[in-house]
Amino acid sequence: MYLCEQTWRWYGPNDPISLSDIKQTGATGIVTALHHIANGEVWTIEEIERRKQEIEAMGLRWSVVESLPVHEHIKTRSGNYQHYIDNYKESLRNLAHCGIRTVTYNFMPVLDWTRTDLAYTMADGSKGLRFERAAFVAWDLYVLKRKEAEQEYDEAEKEKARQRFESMGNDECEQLTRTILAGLPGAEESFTLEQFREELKRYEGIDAEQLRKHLIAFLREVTPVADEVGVKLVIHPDDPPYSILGLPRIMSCESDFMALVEAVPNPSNGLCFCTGSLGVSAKNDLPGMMKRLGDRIHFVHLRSTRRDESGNFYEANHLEGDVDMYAVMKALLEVENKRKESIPVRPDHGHQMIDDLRKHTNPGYSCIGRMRGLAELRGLEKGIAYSMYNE
Ligand code: DNO
Repeated sequence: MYLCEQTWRWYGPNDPISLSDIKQTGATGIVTALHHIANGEVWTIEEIERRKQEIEAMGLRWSVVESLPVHEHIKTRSGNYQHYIDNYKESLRNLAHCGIRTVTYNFMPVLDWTRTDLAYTMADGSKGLRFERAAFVAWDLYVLKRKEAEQEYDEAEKEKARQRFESMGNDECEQLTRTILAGLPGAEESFTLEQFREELKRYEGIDAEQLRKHLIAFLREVTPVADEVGVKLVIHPDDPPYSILGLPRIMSCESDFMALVEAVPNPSNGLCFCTGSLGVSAKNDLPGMMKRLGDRIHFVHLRSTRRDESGNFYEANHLEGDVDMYAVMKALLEVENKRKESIPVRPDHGHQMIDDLRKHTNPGYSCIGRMRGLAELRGLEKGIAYSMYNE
């Protein structure tokens, strides 16, 4: 019987949660990146080995890279994109040389994952991350002051945003700017308002279709190298799974990923199945997607969100919210046992709870909240596996 490989995201030596802490969570695999290397530069064998040894010294394994970031020049196919693609290939070769064979990336323009509130208080007193639509639209209209924004929202939405903006004090407004632009953990970039406006300009004339062409062009170059050295490249879906701030997003649903596989059938072209990101859209049938895309899934993020009809969502406990975690887990176990291999899985995000509330933690990446998630998921998995395979 094949069970998931339990992994944990670690931000490297500066993470307030140490490798010895992680060991006590029961996770055996580490998901990390060389965050100190600038986006676009080569990850050398020496740097990879150093990090790998640190992980192995603790009896853990470096299972997955999250992320080997894709430079904006590649996404926009401008400037030095060819140089950055060549560097990407070299980093893939170097990772394979060191035995690290699952590499996560995303193709979200400018911003990685986006929230408006990093300390939303739950009914039980723990804190979680939230995306509030009216606050986000207000920020777009009144802080960023994006020209096209006026045309992109309907009157009702604009009115809600106006009222929301009026209720916002200066501190809240500045905090919101930091939350959106300063880069949540794992995002490799952060911006001032001015820099961000400059970055948006790079996307003038790039619509979803064009961005998809750039992604395909990138994959046509890097997947042959990944195939050759035995690395699986896994794309992380858009979070949230729709276009924001006029920027196109092209990895939000099943057909987005199918189009990618059709254009680039190379075996290394894979998916990081993130139930939290995909689950924000009610249209995404997560257990069905797990079954149908199973052959291409090489890394899984398990997390749930609760959405409402106004377009808001918050991160719920792992077994609550809108994601049917039982059905997803069952489908995942079927994929693993059909393929006869374990897939690395991590509890994605967690509430800030109990001692976490008194500590400095990376938003979404507290210790106790994620450990609760991992413990619940592990129990769910075992329960399903034992009843399915009678062992
Ligand atoms: C957020 C993460 C993302 C993810 C990247 C992958 O918690 O899931 O930052 O790591 O999008 O490239």
